[in-house]
Amino acid sequence: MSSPAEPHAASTALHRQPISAELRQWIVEQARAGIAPDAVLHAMEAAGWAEDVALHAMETTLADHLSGTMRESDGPIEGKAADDLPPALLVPDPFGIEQALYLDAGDRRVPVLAALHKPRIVVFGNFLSDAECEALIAAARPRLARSLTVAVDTGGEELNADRTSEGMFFERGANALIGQIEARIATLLKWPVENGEGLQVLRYPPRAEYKPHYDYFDPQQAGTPVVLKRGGQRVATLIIYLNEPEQGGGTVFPDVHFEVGPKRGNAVFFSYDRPHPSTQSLHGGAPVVRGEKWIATKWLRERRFD
Ligand code: PD2
Ligand code: ZN
Repeated sequence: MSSPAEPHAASTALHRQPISAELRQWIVEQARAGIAPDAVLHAMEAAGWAEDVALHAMETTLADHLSGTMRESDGPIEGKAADDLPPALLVPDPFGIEQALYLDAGDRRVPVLAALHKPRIVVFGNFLSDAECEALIAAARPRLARSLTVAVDTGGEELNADRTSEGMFFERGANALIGQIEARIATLLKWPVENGEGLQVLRYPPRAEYKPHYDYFDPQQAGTPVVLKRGGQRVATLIIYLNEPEQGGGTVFPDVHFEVGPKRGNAVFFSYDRPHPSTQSLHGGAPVVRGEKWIATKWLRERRFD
């Protein structure tokens, strides 16, 4: 669930509190996503709304919505009923405070360089130091092999022409550096270390790319139930840039025409609350034009990934 907007200073006075279009839209989105009213109320309280104000806002917004009196500005009416979609899952959300300039990652403060709400994409600066990036590359380099992806019919692994990089996985907690990075990710994203897959390091030589795809496991594919037994669905991804290619190699989000430049030490986070294209989480690694590109990817699961 994303976070609701924070109240303005005067918001605790119920009779004076206008319910902003932004808050109304957020409340309707939570209801459409099938999130329980209690969880919605808790999120509003955590964002600073008084309980009675939050309850009033929810009741009036949903009553208006159900009686069809909401205007178009209250949010897009999707063509497809929410009932046809897979149920919404809880996703990591780095923001305790919306519009924060810096977020706490435990052993460092991480600047928020850009944030998009739908789809949820957040770009962080200074997530790893130069020395940490270099140490990760040095530890991964001797263990690189042509990247595999999950085979959709069996749940095993296979070579994929859409992914022309080389990569390797570090087991969770493989060494002190990996453990420290994993703890940093867990604090920043407020998601348990145990729900993370092992950190993957990828190297893209010139012309290599990762064609646009979704990171969740497609429920229509025969191999998916096998994959989901261990940790459930993927619900979010953090891509960390370990070096800077001379040209190309951005991470692209074609549905929203957004591209993140691969700047060393920076990271891009995105979440997807259901395994469905309506999340607009389609993304790819654009071809590297000159130089090479190194990244580390952390995929976050619904549950413990043991
Ligand atoms: O290297 C990238 O930018 C990229 C793009 C899309 C990485 C991944 N997906 C991934 O590791 O899932
Ligand atoms: Zn991906």
